[in-house]
Parts: sequence; C-alpha cells; structure tokens
Amino acid sequence: MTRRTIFATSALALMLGAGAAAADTWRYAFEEAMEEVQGKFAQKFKEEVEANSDHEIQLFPFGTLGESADIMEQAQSGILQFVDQSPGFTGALIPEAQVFFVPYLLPSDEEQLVSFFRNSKAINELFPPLYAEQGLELLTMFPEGEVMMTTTEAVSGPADLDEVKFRVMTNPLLVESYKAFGATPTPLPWGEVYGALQTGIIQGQENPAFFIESTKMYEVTDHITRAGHNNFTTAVMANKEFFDGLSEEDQTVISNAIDAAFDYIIDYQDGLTEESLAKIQEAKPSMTITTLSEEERAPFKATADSVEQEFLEIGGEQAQAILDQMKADLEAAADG
Ligand code: 6CS
Repeated sequence: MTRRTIFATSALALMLGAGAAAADTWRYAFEEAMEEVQGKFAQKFKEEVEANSDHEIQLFPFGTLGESADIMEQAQSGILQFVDQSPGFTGALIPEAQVFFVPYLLPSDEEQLVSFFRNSKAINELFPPLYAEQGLELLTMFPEGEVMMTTTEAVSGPADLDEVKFRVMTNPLLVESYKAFGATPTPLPWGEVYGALQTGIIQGQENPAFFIESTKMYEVTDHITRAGHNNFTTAVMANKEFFDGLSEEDQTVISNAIDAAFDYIIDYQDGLTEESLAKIQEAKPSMTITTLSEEERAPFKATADSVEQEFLEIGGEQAQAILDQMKADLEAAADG
C-alpha cells in the first residue's frame, strides 16, 4: 500500500466513524439485589437503553462492588457510569438530601407521593446542581415503599425504643430522628445489619416491607411496627463528566429510559407492601405486624418539628430553600 492509499483509507475510516456513534458498555451499580426494587428499575433501564441504542448496560447488584459508599466513590471517579444510591447514604456528600429523613414529611397517600416524585421542583430543579457539585448528574428519585421498624421487642411508643440500639443508614439526620424517637441510633452499612441483629449488637432496624421480606430480616427480629413516619427514597445518578460528554441523542436515550423505568417501578410496586407482609407472615407466623393508631403515632409525630429544625442546621447551605420547595411541592401534590 502506498503512502497515499494509507492516508485515503484512514480518512475514509474517520469520515465513516464520525457519523456512527460508538457502541459502548456502561456500568450501573445499585444497592439491592437484581430482583429487588432498585434491581427491577435497573433491569428496565437496561432494557430500554439497549432497545433504543447500540450501547450495552452492565448491571452490578449489591455486594458485587462493595457497599453503598464504595459504589458512590466508583461513580464519582468514573469507574461506573451509573449508580443508584439512597439519600440515606448521601448525607455527608449532599447534606441537603437529608431532608428525606424529616419524619412525616412525605405523604402516606400513594397517589400524592407519586405525584410529588414526578413533579417536584425540589427534585427536578433544586437538587440537580447540588449533585452536580459532587460530579453527579441526578437522573431521578423514586419511592421504594413505606418504611417499617422491625425489632426484637414490640414497639407501641417511643418508651419502647428506650435503650434499643437501632440500626440506621449512615445519615446524620436519620440518627437525630431516631434519637428523637427515643432509640439509640446505630449507623451501619447494609451488609452488617443481619449479623448485628443475629448477635444482639443491635435490636432493631427500619426498611420497606419488600426488603424486610427479601433479606429475611424477620428471621432476626420478631415485631414489625408501622408508625407511618416515612417512605424510602432512592436516587439514580450518572457520572457527570461521562453524561456531559455524550451526544444529545444518547442523553435523550438515557432520559427516556429513566422515564420508562420510573413508570415501570411505580406499577411494579402496586400491592408489593401487602404481598411482602403476607409472605413474612407465612414464613414466620409468630411475627407481629402492628399498625400504630393515630394516638400511638402522636408522640412520634411530635418529634417532626425538632428534626426539621435540626435539618436546617445540618442540611447545608440550601437547606431552607430545599425544605420550602419540598413543602410547596407536597402541597401541590396534595391539591392534585
Ligand atoms: O437499609 C439499607 O441500607 C438498604 N435499604 C434499602 C431498601 N435499599 C438499599 C439500602 O442499602
């Protein structure tokens, strides 16, 4: 081959290459197993991206790349392109995200809750720049179900949590919230919870029913208490540098896939809480499942104002703006 033909061939390859997007493999890690809620969301996202582009998504469920803190570091450094991490572990990184741990802030009404997540200005406009400062493109937040306490002793009020070492995610405001509930909060990464309950290092933890069932938390606790104090929120993010470097076409594929996965995961969770509680009851008939009455909830609810105050102190520079916007969004969701 002459020098001229080599040049011509290379130029042609470059010209052809310029029009066609390279098929890449993108890595996506999450904090749960493949068949749990975050895994279902990720699978739907993968299906959509792969159906609408030449790219491939490689999924990494909980345990394959470490704990929540590890996958976040990997996403920030660009080893991972996508990550699902709950604000429960993002507290130190984005203090404003702790707002999700003000008790009784999110509505228990399912329709209002979904409307809030879909339309929230706080989520869609105020949070993205805060995530961006940490090198993350916030793609969506979605709810994973009513949070319930599972304990070794029955709970009907804050007095029953006295001296109870209660595992919480590693989030300072969640720690404050459980202090206000009367417990001794013990922040731990997820991988240590089953063993800590089994050995008696802790005597309680909180999570949505599907997770209590799938991770067999009922084997190491005896009572489930529904105080109605929260719904589990999670967030899906991309590495910002990676996302900004994509073509507009690829960014659209991603945002459409996120929208489709959001709709899917809301439908998927329809009836999931009750199904999961029924499975728990079947697996362990002696497990008590108690929904606290309004009267019993009152002392838990009474802590909300002080935890909100604490949020304003430790929730970062934008705490007040986030809280105000969240409240406005929640009002809008309640008005339908
Ligand atoms: O409690 C936790 O740490 C875990 N709970 C859920 C529902 N998802 C992931 C998280 O690590």
